[in-house]
Amino acid sequence: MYATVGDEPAVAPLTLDPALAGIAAQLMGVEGVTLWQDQALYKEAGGRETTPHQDQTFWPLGTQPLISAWIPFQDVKLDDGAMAYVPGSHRHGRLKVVDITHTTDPYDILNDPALAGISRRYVEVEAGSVIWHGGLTVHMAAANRTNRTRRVFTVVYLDANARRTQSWPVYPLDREGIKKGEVIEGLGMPRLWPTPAVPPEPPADPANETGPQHL
Ligand SMILES: O=C(O)CCC(=O)C(=O)O
Repeated sequence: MYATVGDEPAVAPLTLDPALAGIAAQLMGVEGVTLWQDQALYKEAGGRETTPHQDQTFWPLGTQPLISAWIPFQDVKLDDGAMAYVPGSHRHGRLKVVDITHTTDPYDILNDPALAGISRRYVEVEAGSVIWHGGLTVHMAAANRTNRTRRVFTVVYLDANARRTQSWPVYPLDREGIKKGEVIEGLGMPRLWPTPAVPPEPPADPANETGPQHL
């Protein structure tokens, strides 16, 4: 769903980029791709570590194919807030949800028995790179120990056949009347691959929330 492009149309070419959507389709091994969300991940100087988590457990999507492109607008070294991934963690399905907002005490997913003996790997990247992680890959980002904001943009793609698996409130799905069991597609969640004949337009009331983060 559009989280950013609705507020800032200048990001539309990146969020709707057909090449990225095509790569997402190939990586997921699916025929069609729907936009799930875009987001600016600007981590301010001194910003804390992003707690290790799986994205997919935040959303009513079960284990259907979902993938994120993480696109740095600057070189990102460890001290800027680099991403780290737990190799092979996606093979363990949905683990316990992590409250990355720290409203409650977050579950320490790195100590989940399924991940015993696997270490995270940090990935330092150059400006303009695109790094990808699946919705079930356990990942985190380091703290920003520099004195400048770390500037990153992310686009999350979903298999075009994906259906809503839970009925707990998610504003963009509810706004478009997508009920549990129904295919996810709508104004805020347009098809991006195969490339549509007419480029999608963001809805008038963009969703800045993607739904509960720790049900
Ligand atoms: O960039 C960050 O700090 C965290 C990013 C993240 O968790 C994600 O893209 O899913």
